[in-house]
Amino acid sequence: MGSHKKVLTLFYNSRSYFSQRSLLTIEEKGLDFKKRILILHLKEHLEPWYLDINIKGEVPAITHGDHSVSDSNQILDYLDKEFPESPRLQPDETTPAGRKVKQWRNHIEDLNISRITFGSIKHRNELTKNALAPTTSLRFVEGSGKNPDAEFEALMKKYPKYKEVYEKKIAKWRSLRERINDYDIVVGEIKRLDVLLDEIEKQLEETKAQSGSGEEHWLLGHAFTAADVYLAVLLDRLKYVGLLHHFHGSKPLLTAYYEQLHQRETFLKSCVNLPSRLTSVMIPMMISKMKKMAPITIGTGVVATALVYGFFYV
Ligand SMILES: N[C@@H](CCC(=O)N[C@@H](CS)C(=O)NCC(=O)O)C(=O)O
Repeated sequence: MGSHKKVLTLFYNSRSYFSQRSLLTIEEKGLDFKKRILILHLKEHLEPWYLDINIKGEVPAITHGDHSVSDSNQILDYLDKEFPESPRLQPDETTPAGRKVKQWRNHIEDLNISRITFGSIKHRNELTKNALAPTTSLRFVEGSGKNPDAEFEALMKKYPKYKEVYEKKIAKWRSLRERINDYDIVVGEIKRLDVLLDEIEKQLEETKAQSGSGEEHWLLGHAFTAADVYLAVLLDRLKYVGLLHHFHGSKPLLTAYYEQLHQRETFLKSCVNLPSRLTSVMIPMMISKMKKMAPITIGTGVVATALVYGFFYV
């Protein structure tokens, strides 16, 4: 079957950094696809059916016909190969232009975005301005009860086949918890971010000199490449966690780049115009919880609500 006849499905969460990368990739390539939201708070990404698609239990992942691909980097490369006629985001890596795009992708990938995100939320007062991220996001790292590992331990009992996956999650979040509790580590990571932003500003100066002023240009020239996909999502994350002041206003070319991104529909669809918390989290969460309830419980709930409503109405 040709690439175009196979159904492409993206498994993602609209607030996830790496999911946004894949969403922007698909939008930039103009592909037809289906979306499947996973509620990370409900640990839907750790249910067996999803682990059979991505054994790491992370979003994003795609399925394309019978084939599945996880990891935002691999998803981009896969889609570029499968759909070469739609705008190519990663030019051939044997060419200087292709190597440059790849270098910038690696460079941006080197940042520890989890430490930056959760560290900024944890030390919000000291480090951020106008943050949008709710402090409840810290529940991911800290858990919601006394035992931060409780939900993983429950999953381990329920699905012993995937014990190893859940053990890895416990270790991952424990390590992140320790790192973000250490203020100096978080500040160190943000300093690495500052160095990267300086380098990006220099690259934009170079690109501007080569492209001629007045014309629209992106990080490496007139084309919007994979490097821009990575950079766009990073800048949007800085806005979300309240670190925009690390470049906005102080780095003129990056500020202009950020403003220019807001004219780009694909970016608005994948990043900024995040659905409200009600439609992106609350409603899918309620539907998902209801699906898990026995039909009799739902039926009883509906009848009880109708009776109470009827009583007060009368
Ligand atoms: N290298 C992966 C990283 C994916 C990743 O870390 N995803 C996060 C969301 S942004 C996730 O699924 N976290 C939930 C978890 O690890 O339990 C990629 O590029 O896709």
